[in-house]
Amino acid sequence: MEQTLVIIKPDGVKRKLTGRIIQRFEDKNLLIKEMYQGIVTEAVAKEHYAHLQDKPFFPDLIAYMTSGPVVFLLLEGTDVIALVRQLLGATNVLNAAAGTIRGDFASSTTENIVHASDSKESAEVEIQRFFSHL
Ligand code: YYY
Ligand code: MG
Repeated sequence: MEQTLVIIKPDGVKRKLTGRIIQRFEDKNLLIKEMYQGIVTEAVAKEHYAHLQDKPFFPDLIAYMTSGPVVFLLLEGTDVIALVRQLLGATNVLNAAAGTIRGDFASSTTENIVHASDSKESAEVEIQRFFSHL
């Protein structure tokens, strides 16, 4: 059994897509174990994306992630990490297929609606980062 961390990013919440995004996970019969709305502080955003700190888009990414409320979800199930990544679609907006969350709702690679853990290792760290209070 696996767990993964999903963040509905600020544009997803602002655009009132929260319900439709959660619907995708429910349609796929994934189990939502925990969920809450909150904010990502600048310090936590920088930690979360530390592996990208040398990229030219890093300042825009941090500004975006801290620009408004987000929704955190903890999903659980067999192969849930890979299943959720499939539902998200590709990182590059031009490669995000229609039918995926990014493919259907995002027109920018930076403002791309959703985050999800990409491996067991990152899921463990990210769940600890955002769900350690539960
Ligand atoms: O895991 P995922 O979100 O699909 O992509 P990452 O490579 O981890 O990058 C994190 C985040 O950075 C991405 O969701 C948008 C942003 N980003 C960007 O703005 N421009 C890029 N060329 C690559 C990533
Ligand atoms: Mg990533």
